[in-house]
Amino acid sequence: MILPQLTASRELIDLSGIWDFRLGSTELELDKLTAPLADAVPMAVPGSYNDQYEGKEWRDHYGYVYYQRSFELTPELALGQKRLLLRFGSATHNCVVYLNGQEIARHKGGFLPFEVRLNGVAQVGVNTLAVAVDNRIDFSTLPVGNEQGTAMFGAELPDFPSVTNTKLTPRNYPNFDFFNYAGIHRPVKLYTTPEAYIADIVVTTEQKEGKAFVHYQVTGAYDPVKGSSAPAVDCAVTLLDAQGHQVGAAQGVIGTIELASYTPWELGAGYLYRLQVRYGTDVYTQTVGIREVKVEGTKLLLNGKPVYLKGFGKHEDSPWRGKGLDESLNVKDLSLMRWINANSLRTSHYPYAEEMLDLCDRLGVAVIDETPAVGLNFPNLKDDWYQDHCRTAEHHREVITELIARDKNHPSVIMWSLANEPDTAVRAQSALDYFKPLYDLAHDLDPQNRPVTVVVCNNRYVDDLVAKMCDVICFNRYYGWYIFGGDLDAAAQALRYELEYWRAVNKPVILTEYGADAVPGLHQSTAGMFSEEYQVEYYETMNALLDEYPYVVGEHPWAFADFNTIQGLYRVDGNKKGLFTRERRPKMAAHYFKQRWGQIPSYYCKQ
Ligand code: GCB
Repeated sequence: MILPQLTASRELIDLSGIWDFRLGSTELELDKLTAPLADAVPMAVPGSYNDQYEGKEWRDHYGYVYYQRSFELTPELALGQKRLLLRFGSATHNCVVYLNGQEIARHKGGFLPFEVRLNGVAQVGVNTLAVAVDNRIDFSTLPVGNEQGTAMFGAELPDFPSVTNTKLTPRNYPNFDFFNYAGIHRPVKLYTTPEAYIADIVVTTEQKEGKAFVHYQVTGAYDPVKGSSAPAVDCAVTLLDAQGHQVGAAQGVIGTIELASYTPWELGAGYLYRLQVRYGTDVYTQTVGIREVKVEGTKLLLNGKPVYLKGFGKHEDSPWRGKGLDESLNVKDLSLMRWINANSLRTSHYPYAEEMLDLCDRLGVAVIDETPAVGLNFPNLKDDWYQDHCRTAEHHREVITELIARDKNHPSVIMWSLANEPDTAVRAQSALDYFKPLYDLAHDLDPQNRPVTVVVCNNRYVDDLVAKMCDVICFNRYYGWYIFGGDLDAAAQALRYELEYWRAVNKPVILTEYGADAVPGLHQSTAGMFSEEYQVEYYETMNALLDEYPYVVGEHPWAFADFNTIQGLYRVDGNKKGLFTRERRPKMAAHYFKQRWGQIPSYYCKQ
């Protein structure tokens, strides 16, 4: 799937703005999709709905909500000879779409795009678009929600009819540590293409003997609007450098452009070429970064050079907007990443907006691209989660497929992460049986064959088989916080032990999360937990160890910025492990990392 573009052959109309909105219930109410929404309130799209209004009914809503807006179409758009499409960047989590009283689409999964053709349904003049979005999560969704029941807590509760769970008001119980924001989170766009159109473009690059080779494959499709027969279509491509000069050209839907000299895509220097594709009358421009990612022994190589990843796990999260796309926030976050001398991020714990990946391409930021598979871990479950409860496998395949289809061409994407912290140690074989086919699927689907990982965090890490199967060992660890909280000596020993353990696996290792909450402005002369000083001492202690191990090829402190979570004893107004506050002000630890990372080069740092 390619991102809609305004080109000489394609119109593009952004439907972002204020839509009509109403909260619903757990039943899909068709009249809210087929008739004007009564008592609607204004709601900004893109944006999460939860924090745009005050009150628990907004914040803690469970079930459907309804969005509506109208738009007018010219006769050319509604009845012309071009395909007319409606595309959602994302709607979280499940959604049903109606146009002019007719169902036109359904989509499962809150962090990936979907689109539908409107020809035959759209009309000249006013059209009414209505969208039902459901925020419910359970054992079949990604991310995973707890299905509330006594067994979940490892305790058999006595059956008092007045207090059993069946009497509780249904609500979401996220099995993950971020607020379950919902709504239309990314732009909704109308766009057109000719009937014979570019459906997909795949680009791979190679570097050999001082030359670069840009291989491309265009998938053309014919989708007649008015029943005409398929025209003969030819395909031609030209490659432009960053200054807009043509550096190569080719004919046909599959081909290679050879460059005798070229500029590779590097960390901190995201040099981009543009492949201009013409297929019949359709034109589209695909950006291309020439770079190669490879694992060799314990090294992660970018363009043949060993890299050291300095960066973050983060979230799409900010006040008011929740998880709604905010391009100025994305620019700011990447500007702060440059300020702090970072070179990479992980899209913890779901695919981020395509707009963010475009920025990472451009700024030379490496991305570990993660699926929304978070919460596949139930420490208190007595039985085998994968065998007995998990209903996610099929959806997991879907999200991996959709993610790679969406992000395959981004040079910034250097690795796929299939999941965050699934329980892969307690029932190790069962977890391996679950993950191995997904690992193979990701490799099969990716034309660039990037490394594939599963980010793990198991106390019994020696039992884990999934991490060892992966191309890169990515693990999260909170010694000094959840384990040995306040005791950095013990924490350091525990981390050393674990780092030693991974040595024998002989693969690159990235510490994809480690951190300590710090309440901004809480200072102590003798550092204790939750103070800014403790956060700094924690990182000084852990980083000293990371520096000792040559096979540790990356450090991603958790997290980039403070973020909102479900309420709980461990969370005072959200998770405070950010190096920046939720408003993006630096804590002491941000200054510490700026200094540290200023001295660690992106390449050859452990040579
Ligand atoms: C983790 C999770 C992350 C949490 C973090 C924490 O291991 O991957 O989602 O936010 O710990 O702060 O507890």
